[in-house]
Amino acid sequence: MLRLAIQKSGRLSEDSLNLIRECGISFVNSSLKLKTECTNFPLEILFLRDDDIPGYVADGVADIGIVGENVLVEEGKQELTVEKLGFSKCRLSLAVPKSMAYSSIQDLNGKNIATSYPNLLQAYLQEQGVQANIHTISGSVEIAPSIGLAEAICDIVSSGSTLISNGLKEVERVFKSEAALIATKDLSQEKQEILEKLLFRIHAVQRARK
Ligand code: PRT
Ligand code: ZN
Repeated sequence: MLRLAIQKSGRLSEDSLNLIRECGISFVNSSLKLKTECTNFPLEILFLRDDDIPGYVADGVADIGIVGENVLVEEGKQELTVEKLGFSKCRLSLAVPKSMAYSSIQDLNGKNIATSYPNLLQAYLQEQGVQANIHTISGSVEIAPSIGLAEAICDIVSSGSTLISNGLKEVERVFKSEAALIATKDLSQEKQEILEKLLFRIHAVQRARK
C-alpha cells in the first residue's frame, strides 16, 4: 500500500482529490477523517496542512504527496519532485503600494519586506543584488504596508485582485508555481511499482484533459 499526503482543506484539496478520482480510484471522503484507504487501488490518503507535506514525504511517513512548488522550494525539498501536475498555478510576487514611485528592484534596497516565503525571497534578492530587511509573517501579508510593518510585500498572486483591493501593485515576479507530485527518496520495489501504476493513470488523465 502506497501512502499519499494531500492538503486537508485549501486551494490544493479539490483538484488533488479530483485527480485521484479521475484515475479511477475510489475512496470514502469524510471531512472528519484524517486518513482514508482507497477501495480499488493500493493507496492510503492522508489529509494534512500543505506546509507539513514536504517534511512528511522527506521523512518517509508518507510515500508521495501533492504540494505547491512554492512550499516545496521554500522548504528546500525540491529534490523530491516527481513531476508537475498543471493545477493550482500561481506566482510569488513583490508588490508595493500603488502610490509608491517604482522604477526597478533597486528601489527596494534598504526597505522592509513582509512575506511568508523568506527563503525564496532572499534567494531572489541576492540574485538581483538587493539588500532588504525581510519580515517573516505567516498570514495576512497584504495588510503589512497599510499598517506600517513594511514598505513592500512578497506573496502569492493568482488573479491579482487581492493586491488591488489592498491598494498594492505587483512589481516583480519572484517565482512561478504549480502543484507537484513528490515522492520519498528510497521507495521499496513494491511501492515503486504502485507509484508507476499511479503515474500511468495520471498521464492518461492529463492526456484526456488536453
Ligand atoms: O491550511 P493550509 O496550511 O493547508 O493551507 P494554506 O492556507 O497555507 O494554503 P492555501 O490553501 O491558501 O494554498 C495552497 C496552495 O495553493 C499554495 O501554496 C499555492 O501553491 C496555491 N495557490 C494558488 C494559492 C493561490 N493560488 C492563491 N491565490 N495560494 C494562495 N493564494 C492566496 C494568496 O496568498 C493571496 O492571499 O490568494 C490570495 C491572492 O489571490 P488573488 O487571486 O486575489 O491574486
Ligand atoms: Zn499552509
